[in-house]
Amino acid sequence: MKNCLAIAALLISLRAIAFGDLVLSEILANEPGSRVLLEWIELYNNSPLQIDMGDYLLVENDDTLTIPPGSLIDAESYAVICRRLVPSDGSDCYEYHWGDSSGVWGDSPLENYQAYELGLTLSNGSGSVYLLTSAGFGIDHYIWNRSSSDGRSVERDDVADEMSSWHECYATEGSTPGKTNSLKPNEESNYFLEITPQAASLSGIEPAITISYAAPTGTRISLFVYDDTALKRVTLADKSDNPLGRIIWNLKDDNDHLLQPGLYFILFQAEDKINAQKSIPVVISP
Ligand SMILES: [Ca+2]
Ligand SMILES: [Ca+2]
Repeated sequence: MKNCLAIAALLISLRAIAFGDLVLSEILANEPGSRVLLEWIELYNNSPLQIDMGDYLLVENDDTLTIPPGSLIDAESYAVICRRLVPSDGSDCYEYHWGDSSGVWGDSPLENYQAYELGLTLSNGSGSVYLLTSAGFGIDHYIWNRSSSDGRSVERDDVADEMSSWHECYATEGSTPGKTNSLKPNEESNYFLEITPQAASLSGIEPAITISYAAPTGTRISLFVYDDTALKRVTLADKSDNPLGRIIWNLKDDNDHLLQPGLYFILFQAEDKINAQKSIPVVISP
C-alpha cells in the first residue's frame, strides 16, 4: 500500500510537469559587458487566449517570485519579464537597451510587446528557472550550469514542443526579446538523444536507464542528473570528446548510492561544434 501511495505521488509529480499554454522561451542571464539590471526572461503564450501571468509563479534558484496580477500576455505572443524596465533615477534599464531609449515603455515600434518588471537576479554561471501555476504545479523549467557568451541569451528551439532543446542565441544582436527565437544556421547542428526508460523502478533487477547520443565530430558532450531542487546529483559525462555514446546509468549518485525515488532531470549538453542543451525528466519509483 505504501508503495502504491509513493507511485501515485510520483505520477502526480510527473503530471505536474505537463507542458502548459505559457512556456519559458528565452533567458538572458549574462548581461552585455559589465552592465547590471539587464537580466530578463521571455515567455510565450501558445494558447488562442490572452493569459494573466499573475496566475503563475517563477521560482528562480531558491526565490519564489510572484508575478503581479494584470501582467498580461497576448494570445500566441511573447512577453518579457525584466529586472529593470524603465530608468529609475537615471539607472540603466531594459528600455534603454532593447527599446528606443525614450525612458517610457510602449511608445515605439521596437516596443510592440508586453514587458514587465520583477526582482530577478539570474546568476551567469549556473541557475534555474521554474514556471509554476499559482497552485504550485511546475509546467516548465530551464537549468544552466555554465555561462553563455557575453550578452548572449539562451533560447528554446521550439516554443510549441515540450521536449524542445535550448541553444545559445544565433542572432548577431545576441538575443531576440519579444520576437521569434533565432533558428539553427545549418543542419550540422542536429544531434540524436534517446533516454529509455523515462520511468524506472528500484525494485527491478539491476535497475538502469540507458542514454544514447550522437553529435557531429568535434562536439563535446556533458550529461548530468539533477534532482527536482536543481541540485546536481550525478555526472555521467563531463565535456567528453567522444560525440557518440551509450551510457547505462545504474540510478546511483556520484557517491555510489542509489538515488531515492523521485523526479529527476537528465541534462544533455553539446558544446563546441554545436551548442545545444536539453533537459529530460525521469521518474525513479520504489
Ligand atoms: Ca520607449
Ligand atoms: Ca525570443
